[in-house]
Amino acid sequence: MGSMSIVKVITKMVTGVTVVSLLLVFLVFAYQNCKGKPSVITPKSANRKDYTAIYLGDIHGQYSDLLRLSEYGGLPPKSNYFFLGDYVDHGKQSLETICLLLAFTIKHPKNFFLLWGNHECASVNRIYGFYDECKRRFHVRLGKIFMDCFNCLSVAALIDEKILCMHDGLSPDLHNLDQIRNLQCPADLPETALLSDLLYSDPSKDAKGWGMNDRGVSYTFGADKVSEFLQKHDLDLICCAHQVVEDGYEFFVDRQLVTIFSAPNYCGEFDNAGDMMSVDETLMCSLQILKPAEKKPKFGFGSTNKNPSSKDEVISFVNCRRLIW
Ligand SMILES: [Mn+2]
Repeated sequence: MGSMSIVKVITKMVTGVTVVSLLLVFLVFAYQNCKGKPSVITPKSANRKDYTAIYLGDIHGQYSDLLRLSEYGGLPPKSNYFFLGDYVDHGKQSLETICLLLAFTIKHPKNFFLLWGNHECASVNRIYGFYDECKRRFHVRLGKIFMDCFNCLSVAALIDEKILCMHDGLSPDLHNLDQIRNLQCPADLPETALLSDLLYSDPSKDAKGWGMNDRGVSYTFGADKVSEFLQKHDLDLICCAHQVVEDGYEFFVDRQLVTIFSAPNYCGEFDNAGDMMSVDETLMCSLQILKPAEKKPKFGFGSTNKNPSSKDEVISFVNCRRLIW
């Protein structure tokens, strides 16, 4: 089955009303596929080209924006993808979003990777929409099987021993990368301080060292902690998501940390862009930007303009300096 057919099948599956059983079979299959994944994904290859990849941050059920981003990035296996968590909640099509992403992990296990976000957790998505979406469109039991899948997602990815990806930030308890490798999955949140920090701690331009986090959970950390961590572990870049950033991306500490956020017009309340970051085989990083709608969408969330060539929805390419390797 071609990749485009998968998109069609998933779209049909979750919009039909008589396909709950098909969806359940799919989820059982997805769970088998997620189970036993290591907590740190470490793609191995002697070929530099195999490390080229596209990184995306929070999607939050904004399915049409995800499809638009994937049109620019190319479907797997043409491109390798790392998603940094938060696929569900807030947006109106969490089911389509997570089903499509899980389908790609099944079809392209060596090219398509999903990391854990703080919304892939029952206590969070019971409040922010995904649980209700499952209940309203299908059945509460569906949510339970999704949670089984979520609890098996990997926590971090280490690319060529130089780029560390996770949903959010560093932890004062993180002294050795083996501590992430040794995290026991499935786990529920927030079982360990370390796991919670990897999903909730935020880089802060104002912080020095570790600070209080306004979210009421975990910490903020300053530039000093980022540089210290990269140096200690011989890394070049930390790639994370979680924070809504106006341009869809934000560099921190002289490009030693980048935040990627991929849901434009987040929640219908923000005027942020949504981005994805590509790293090609010449080690150039580029950012593809879905500009926010100029006016807030009338219905639902996300940007409304479906024609990327029109003037108010231009996709910009920002070529960064070689920031890694
Ligand atoms: Mn998040």
